[in-house]
Amino acid sequence: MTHPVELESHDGVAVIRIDSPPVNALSAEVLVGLGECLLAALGDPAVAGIVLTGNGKSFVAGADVTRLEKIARGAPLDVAGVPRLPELIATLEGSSKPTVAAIEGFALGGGLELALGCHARVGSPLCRVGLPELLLGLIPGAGGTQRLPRLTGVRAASEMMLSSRQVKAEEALRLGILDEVVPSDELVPRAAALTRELGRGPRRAVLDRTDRLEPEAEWREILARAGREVQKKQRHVTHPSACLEAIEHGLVHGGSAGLERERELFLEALASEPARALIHLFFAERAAAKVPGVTDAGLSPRHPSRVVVIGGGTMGSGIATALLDAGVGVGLVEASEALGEAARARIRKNFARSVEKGRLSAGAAEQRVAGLSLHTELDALGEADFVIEAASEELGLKRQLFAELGRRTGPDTWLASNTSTIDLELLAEASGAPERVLGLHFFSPAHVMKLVEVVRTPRTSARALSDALALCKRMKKTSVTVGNCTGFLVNRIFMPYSQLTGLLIDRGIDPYRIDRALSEFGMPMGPSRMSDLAGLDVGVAAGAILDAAYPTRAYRSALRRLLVEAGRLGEKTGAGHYRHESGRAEEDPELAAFVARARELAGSPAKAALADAEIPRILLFGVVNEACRALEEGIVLRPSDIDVAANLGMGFPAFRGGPMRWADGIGAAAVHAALVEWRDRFAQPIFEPAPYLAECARTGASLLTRC
Ligand code: 3H9
Repeated sequence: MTHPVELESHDGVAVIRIDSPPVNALSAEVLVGLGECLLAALGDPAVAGIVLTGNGKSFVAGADVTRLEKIARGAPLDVAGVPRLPELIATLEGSSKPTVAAIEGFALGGGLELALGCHARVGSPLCRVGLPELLLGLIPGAGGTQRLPRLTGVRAASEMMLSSRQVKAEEALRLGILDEVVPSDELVPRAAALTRELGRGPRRAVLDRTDRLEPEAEWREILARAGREVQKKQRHVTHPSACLEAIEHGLVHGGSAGLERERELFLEALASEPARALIHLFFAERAAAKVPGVTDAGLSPRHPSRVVVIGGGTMGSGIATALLDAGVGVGLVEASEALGEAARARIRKNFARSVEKGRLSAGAAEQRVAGLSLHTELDALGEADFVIEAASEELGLKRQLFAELGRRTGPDTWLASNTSTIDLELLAEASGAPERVLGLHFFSPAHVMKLVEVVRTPRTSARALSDALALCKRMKKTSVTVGNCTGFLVNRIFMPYSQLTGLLIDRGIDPYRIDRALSEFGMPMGPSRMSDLAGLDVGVAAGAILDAAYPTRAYRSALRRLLVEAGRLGEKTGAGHYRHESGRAEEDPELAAFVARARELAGSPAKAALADAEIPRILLFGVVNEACRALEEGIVLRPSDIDVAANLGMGFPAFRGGPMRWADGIGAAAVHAALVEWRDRFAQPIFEPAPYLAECARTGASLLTRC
């Protein structure tokens, strides 16, 4: 193996190059190599300046998260002989020889912090910089909270840290993070030249700068406002507030004191449960992209230049938006020109929202819409690599479509359905080309939600699946590969969530209390509020399909059906469980009559007495239990895939790591015992523990490793 850090000297400039695939993370070997090369360059009288660079793909993607995970689980912080990152940064910053970072690819987290320790930064046009530590439940721990505000001002720096977003070269230049942007092939020569220019003039460490900071009253107001926002939107976790505290500490007490406080707060965050959960999800998302027999089969995925989308309703338009946004041309097929134009208007509106939010320029939005062509016949199919069907959920219509698609497309065109309720095998059979058929189940709104369930039947070919995974990645979606069953993974495992909500309501628990308990747990909203958002009619129809598929464990309260019969379909009709006329969800005293009637229809069972904390457990142990069934049936590959899907598809709180990790923290035996107790207390088979769960409970195995 080559050394992960190399040192070359040319004309008095030392170039330290980090080359540690896949992303140049700061592993122990890289830190040791960096330390040694820095020492050599500083000690060499022939070296007048130092350039720090990466391997072309990445500058440095940050601290080694694998190592952070171990520390979070109790491994010692320091390893003998391995320098700490903050010390290396201090050496760069305090160096008598000018230091310049030449950034190509990603400079994230500790990578950007390393670059901020240099006296200047040059980037290539495609570089990306950012401090995404908060996504991992951490705060920047090697000076990011101190140096970034001193380069960009507090407003931009705090926004970058709180959003964890990656900033492109042009913006990084405007913000002052980069001093210059030059083409890739000029990057290192220009950085070397800059060390010589810096060598002639005065140099100031970023930590000592104050010229970009806002006046005190202004930065105080910025931090106070950000603090209020964080309290409101991320009230279950403390690390975002800790990040703001570190920034403020440095502004009040100076950069060096700020570094010390940052370190303390970083270590506190690293030892916290949310960090362990978020790091679990980081690796879980990456594991989900790997499908044995497909992604390790040596296939080189095709990158489609054109995809045909059939159906331009809300889902079809959202899918088309996501494709166009990824630079993939879309042929959209609708039944009439008018419907096609309506779809184009929806797609335009989707992009307009991105323009409003400042994510896209108006010109770029128009350019993306220009990649769309409208068709009323399947004549658009000719050159498509992929067809994604998003027509209405009618089996007859879809079967007919797939039969035609099978006939009219060649052996290299993959045929995907966005169905959420129809058995994919039936469509595969109708197509006459089952090896080309798979499901791409997007979540609504499809251009916003990150999750795609990639559904395969036993006959879907590895090539089709491999190309589908690559297409999802290109759309910046996270894919979870699942087998074919009613509800696929997410809708199936959350089936008990809605059923058990009904059970508790029938047992006298107030629906609004259930909603509050689930919000308190960290779900984005409670089950009744969510049902109002999705549409009660949609929920009732989907529920009926799921109940029919899994009759041995179906429980259905009459409440939602009664509300639908009264025309209360949720937000879209102004009332459901809540009233929505004011634009806000307001509790409605009229709901009580519907609840009373539902209880009567359930046989007026005895009211249950439950503590608030028990409510989320009942609903979500139900989810875990069904997830265990999906695992043992092979519908999903790994427990961590369930965590990814539940987080991205249903908003299961990331700071708890997903239902499987959360339940594992409680322990399989305790989950099993609770289900048995509720089964007996409520006399409902819905609580019957899945064999996989029972086995883990019996053997003491972790729910995260398949037993
Ligand atoms: C930090 O820096 C703390 C400091 O402030 C303080 C320190 C004292 N470490 O995502 P991909 C692996 S916190 C270890 O599919 P892409 C990843 O697991 C860190 N491994 O590629 C995967 O492995 P595998 C702050 C890492 O091209 C492979 O690389 N930094 C790391 O889609 C490919 O990853 C971050 O949070 C890492 N840091 O995206 C950045 N990063 O193939 C985290 C990646 O075995 N990384 N791996 O599954 C990313 O956001 C993306 O990986 C990146 C590339 C955008 C760089």
